[in-house]
Order: sequence, then C-alpha cells, then structure tokens
Amino acid sequence: MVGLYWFRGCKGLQPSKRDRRPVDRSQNVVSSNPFQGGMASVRSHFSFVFRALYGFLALIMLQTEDPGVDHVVAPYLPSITSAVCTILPMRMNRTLSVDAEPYEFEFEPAHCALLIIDMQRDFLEPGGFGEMLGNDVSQLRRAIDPNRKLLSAWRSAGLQVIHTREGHRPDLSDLPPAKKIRGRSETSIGDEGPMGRILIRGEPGHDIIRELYPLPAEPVIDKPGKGAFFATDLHAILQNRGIQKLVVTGVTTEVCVNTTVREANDRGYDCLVPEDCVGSYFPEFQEMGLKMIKAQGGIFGWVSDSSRILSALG
Ligand code: TIU
Repeated sequence: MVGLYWFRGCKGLQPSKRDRRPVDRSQNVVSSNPFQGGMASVRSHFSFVFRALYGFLALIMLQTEDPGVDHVVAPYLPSITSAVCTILPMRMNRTLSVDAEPYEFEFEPAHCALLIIDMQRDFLEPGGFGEMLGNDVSQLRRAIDPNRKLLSAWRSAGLQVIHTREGHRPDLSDLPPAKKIRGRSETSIGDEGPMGRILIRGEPGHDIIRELYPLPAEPVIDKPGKGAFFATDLHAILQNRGIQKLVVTGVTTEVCVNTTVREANDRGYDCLVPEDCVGSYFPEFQEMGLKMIKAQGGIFGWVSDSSRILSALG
C-alpha cells in the first residue's frame, strides 16, 4: 500500500483531464493521443517520459506490495505505452547538426554509427608493434580520451557502435605476400612480437585497448587491409542496420582512417571525422590527412571535433 500511496501522491503522476479520457478498448488505444501530429511541445514530451518512468516504478511497487490494486494503474497504461513508443523513435529520428568543416554535418541518430578504427594494443601501447617500428605512440594515445568520452556519450544515447581491428588469420592465408615483406623489416606480420604474434587475430597485441573495449552487442570487424570495407562484411552490416552516415575515429589518420573514409564515400556514406579522435605517428600527416578529407567542399567528408559532436548530442 505504500506504493499506492506514493503513486497517488506523486504530483508528476496526477492524470490531467486529457489523460482521463476514456480508453477505447476495442482499438486498444487511448482515444486521444497527446502526440498526434507531432505538435506537442518538447516540455510536454519530457513530462510524459517522466510520468511513464514513474508509472513503471509504481507498477512494480504495486505488484510487489499489493497485487490486488492493478485497476488503479490500468488507466495509466495506455498513456505510458504511448509516451514511450512515441518518444523513443522521435528522439532517434530527429535531425542533429554538428558544427563542422566545410559546413555543418547533419544526421539522424538512428541512421548514424560510430565507427572506431583499429584502436589496438599493437598500434597504441608502449612495447607494441607500432613502437617496435620506431614510432612515437604518444601521438596516437592523445586520441584515447576524446574517443572514450565520445563512445560513452554515443552509447548513452543508444546509438550504434562498430569497431574494427587490422589483422590476419593465424595461418597467414589472408596475408598478401607483398604486405608480409613490405618494409624489409627483420620482424614482420605473423612473427613473434612483444605482445604475441604481430597483427594476428587472437593475439594480445591484436586486441582493442582496454579504454575502448567493445560491448558484447557492438560488432567488431576483423579486416585484413587498411580499409574497413575491403574483404569484410561491414557494408552489409551497415545496410542491414539502416546506417547512412558514419562518425569515423581511430588510427592512423592517413592510413586506415583515410582509406576507410574514402571507401565509405564511394559506397554512398557521409563521414564525419572528429580531429581529436584520430591520430597519426606523424604530425604533418595528421594535419594533411584531415585537410584531404574536408577539401574541395568535403570531397571525402566532414571534419569536426568530439566536443562539437557532444554538444549536438545534447
Ligand atoms: N590501422 C592502421 O592505420 N594501420 C597501419 O598500419 N597504420 C600505419 O600508419 N602504419
């Protein structure tokens, strides 16, 4: 009964006159939908969301404490269901605008994915393959924190995230001989490195860094090339999920990020690259890699930064 008392006394749950309109049970809908026509104010949407949440809580309390009073909740259920079912799609289908170059990048959250390229231990961690080749990994590690914040906001908003990893099968059957010998390095892909066999799937160095580790529901694309579309099912996954636009982050700016953005562009995707979320071992390539994307009216895509994307997400 405490739940019932709380439910009745909660100001946010007091039904308005409109909510008390009779329920048309033959059609299983409230006879007047307050969101009909999409003309209700933003404030009324939020009011309904909060009332819906309180309603669910109250329902749980009522069921655990006094199962005999369901009829008290029943009149609210159509409003609760209507609010939740209306507002979630509305939020996912609204158009957001990110301040970017060469001009604003617009996207509907439901149709835009965050694509994080190759944030792997071998490229970013001290002692990995990247550092073994003489590269300064601190140039890449600067992108970790901005990526972490963007990923957190993206997940909180319920938007889609996809990760990629560059690497090969343990038997090297998908490693082109030209890639194996390129660089004339003493140690190359498939050899034993500081974090297991270099760029081989399943080895510690091939894994994604702890800070950006994928959630179980987030697809991880294992790619044998620099571009994320080559010899992978990325395009099919994006098509199946209705994705038209990508926010592309990761490493390195001029190699795998640029190649992927170009591949995506040719397949009809709009790409936004936040400059603080991508990294290159070479500062001049970082600068030019971004300039090449946004030049000529956005020949390959748009460039912005994580704070401007976070502002757009609200
Ligand atoms: N992910 C990626 O960019 N792979 C590379 O090999 N990058 C270099 O910059 N070498």
